[in-house]
Amino acid sequence: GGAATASAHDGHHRHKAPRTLQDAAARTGRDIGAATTVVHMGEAAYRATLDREFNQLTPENEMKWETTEPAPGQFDFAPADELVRHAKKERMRVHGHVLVWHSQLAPWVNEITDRDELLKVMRRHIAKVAGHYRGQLRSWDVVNEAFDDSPQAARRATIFQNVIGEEYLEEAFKAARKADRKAELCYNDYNIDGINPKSDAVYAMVKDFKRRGVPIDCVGMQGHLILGQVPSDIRQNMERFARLGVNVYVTELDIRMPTPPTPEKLAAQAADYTKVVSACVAVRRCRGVTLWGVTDKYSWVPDFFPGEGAALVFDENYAKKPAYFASLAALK
Ligand code: 9MR
Repeated sequence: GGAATASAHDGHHRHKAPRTLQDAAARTGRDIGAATTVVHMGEAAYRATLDREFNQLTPENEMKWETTEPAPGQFDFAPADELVRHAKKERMRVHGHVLVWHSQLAPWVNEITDRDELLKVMRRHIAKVAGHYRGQLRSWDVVNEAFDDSPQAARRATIFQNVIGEEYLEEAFKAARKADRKAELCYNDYNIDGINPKSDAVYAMVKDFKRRGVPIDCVGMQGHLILGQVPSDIRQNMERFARLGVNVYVTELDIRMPTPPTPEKLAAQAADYTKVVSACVAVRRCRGVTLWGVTDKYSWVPDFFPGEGAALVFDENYAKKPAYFASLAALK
């Protein structure tokens, strides 16, 4: 966590080369985070790596609707509370993930067919969950993945879109602001890292929200990337969002490769990490980068893309990969 950085590093010590990601990130005033899960917090190496290297965490699954409100009006904050407590102890900032998303949604929500009912249910969920963590989180993913992958980047046909209509998005942001006036409110999505039709659609939405006074403070670019395919215009994309007056975060960074990794692939991956991290460091309003996991050992990638993996900066034995050193250097 942040404790070590914050305490003893004033004065002469500041000028020594940073030894951890969080040490380097703190000097640029940015957050470096990892998606974290209670499932592995009992593993000493997992916790030690998290605490040593990162000053921010995002609960990987614990704040999702299926966990926080598994039955109507029944809330369970125990797993997420454990992570927030740990973060507090280690002085790490917390990014909340996620209030409204079609995936990992409690199944009962998908049964609702009445517009007023679903709006009420969504507002109550946001009020309870964001209210529970009021004042404790750096930021929230208020809505996740609301645009589809068609060439038009249309609104994704989720239960919220289908039953409430496209206003569900602004209603979610208004409810989140009401529940927690301190947390930054983000829109989060994948494939919006570079300039493309989908990020154009998000850009238009943020611009419209800003014009009409709908509360939005940040855009999360997930950053689930493929080796050798990092968009060349990440920085320009970040800059155009920054000009709208929102912060930008890379919220779920990983760069996957066909397994097994080779020295060549690991070197190429390091170069790709440099591109992403240095883009963030170059944009004043890019406030942080979060890796989607602490270690390759527990990454979601091999489960979802068989034959691919090795996407993070610590390998399965918690050893630092070339991508670690590239990220460290890019943060300086
Ligand atoms: O990493 C998460 C994995 O453990 C879950 O099984 C999966 C279920 O959809 O979600 C993963 O995290 C996702 C995140 O919540 C939203 N963006 C995409 C991430 C990778 O799928």
